[in-house]
Amino acid sequence: MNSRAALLIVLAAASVPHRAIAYPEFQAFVAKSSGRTVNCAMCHANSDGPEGTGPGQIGHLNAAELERLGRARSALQPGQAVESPILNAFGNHIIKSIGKEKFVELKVSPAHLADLLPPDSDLDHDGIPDVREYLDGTLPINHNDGNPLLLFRHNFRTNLVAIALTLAATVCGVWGLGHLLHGFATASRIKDTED
Ligand SMILES: [Ca+2]
Repeated sequence: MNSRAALLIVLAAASVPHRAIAYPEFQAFVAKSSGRTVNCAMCHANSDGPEGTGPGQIGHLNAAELERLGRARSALQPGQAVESPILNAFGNHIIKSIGKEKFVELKVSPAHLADLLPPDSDLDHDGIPDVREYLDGTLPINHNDGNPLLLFRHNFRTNLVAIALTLAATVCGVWGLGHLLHGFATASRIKDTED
């Protein structure tokens, strides 16, 4: 396929009527499995989803963004460097990892998405893999959102040196203050004896 043909395919995909292709099956699965309220922000740029005229929604896209949208919709196979403007980093990560074709197939078994994504990927670097956040119904691109126990464990490990130094400084401070007060008391007793 020459570059002109490829460009025509991209433009054709971008010129499809601006009907959002939503996949509520995934949202419904995560909400049910996690027991949490899950909105479109897990995968989309706009928490209200792709339809509309707000930032990150189809009616708000300029020509260059529409072209990127067309490329993303044409990325049927994994490994393509797509950057859909209506998806967030996790949404684009899904398409890059498994391709659009496999993603659409998973509509009937959205739980299997977690089996196909890279197990060690942690887009927000909060110590909780994206796949775990998907199953937990937390946001894989928000390092403040995650299982509280896992977040605490990660933050404790990350800040262990600072915690140890603070604890040591506190102990030394208390120890030093104790000796200082003891010294004052001793000096006072000596003075009382001399008087
Ligand atoms: Ca994470």
